[in-house]
Amino acid sequence: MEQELEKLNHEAVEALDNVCNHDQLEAFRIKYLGRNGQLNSAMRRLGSVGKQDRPRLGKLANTIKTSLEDAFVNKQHVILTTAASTDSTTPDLSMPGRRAAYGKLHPITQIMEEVCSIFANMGFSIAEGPDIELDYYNFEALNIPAHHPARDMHDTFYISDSVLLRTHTSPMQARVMEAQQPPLRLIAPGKVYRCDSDITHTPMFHQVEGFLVDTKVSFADLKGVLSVFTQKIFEKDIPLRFRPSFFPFTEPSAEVDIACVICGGDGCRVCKKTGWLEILGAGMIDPEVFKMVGYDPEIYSGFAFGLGVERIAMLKYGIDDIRLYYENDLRFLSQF
Ligand code: 2NM
Repeated sequence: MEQELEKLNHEAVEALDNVCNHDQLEAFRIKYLGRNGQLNSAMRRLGSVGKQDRPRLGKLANTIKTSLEDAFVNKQHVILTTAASTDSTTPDLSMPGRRAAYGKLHPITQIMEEVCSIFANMGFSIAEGPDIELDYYNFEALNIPAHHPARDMHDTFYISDSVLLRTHTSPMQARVMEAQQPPLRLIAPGKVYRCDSDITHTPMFHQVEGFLVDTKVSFADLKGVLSVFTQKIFEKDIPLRFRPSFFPFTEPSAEVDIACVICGGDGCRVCKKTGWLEILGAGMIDPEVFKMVGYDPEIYSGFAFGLGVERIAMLKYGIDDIRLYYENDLRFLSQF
């Protein structure tokens, strides 16, 4: 009997060693530890051994039972915590959870918000207007009458003779000037539309235009505000250059360049060997615009500027094809 018990123990320990999933563990339990299992039936047979051997054998059987039960519980723990790979019905509690995919703001939205917050920190308020505009606010009020050659620069999408998709965000500024009196300091961010499409143009793009009107505003104020802006947006002190230019709504007008962010001004492919990159247009608001909105140009002066958000983002991130922003390829978008 003693040998029989030792043999049963030996066999059970080996069987438990070979168990590698939940089903096999259950089969083991039924075979060895269950009510009609081998251990219980051996214990029942103890009743028929001699009286003097019974306590010793009983004690041995109990020791074996306890140690097998302990080994069973240990094995159960191992299977529960590592099981998923070997047993599809048992959840693997040790596996990492599924991370929720989270979205991000579009790179253009991020730059747009950055631009707005830089100007907001200089005291500019933010005004948004309609994408579908009247010809009057998009052109007339900004000193661009019908048949003016400047209209050709804009490649306008017309909806009717008097309604169009705005080609810039300055119509918003004309609306604000018409409704409010100086001093005013405001930026107008938003989508604008021009019938144009190639590697540097999309038919819809984003602009931030701004203006400041008060008494005694000078070109030096414009330079100061734009210097702070370029320093903040490019995170370093970049040289600026003002080139004389023409816009119907400003006089004098300038196109503003920064030293090339790629070559630092030495000349490269991106800046076409000039060492400079154009980043925005600006100027002193034309007295004709003041007259259109009912301000006295003898009392007030002001500056205005307009920048393309895609262009700033391309320079900041070194991107050479504007269309990448609008192909919705997550491999591109998720980098920002
Ligand atoms: C530019 C360049 C120069 C501009 C002018 C005005 C307004 F409405 F105040 F007259 N807003 N924005 C302006 C001036 C825009 O974009 C290249």
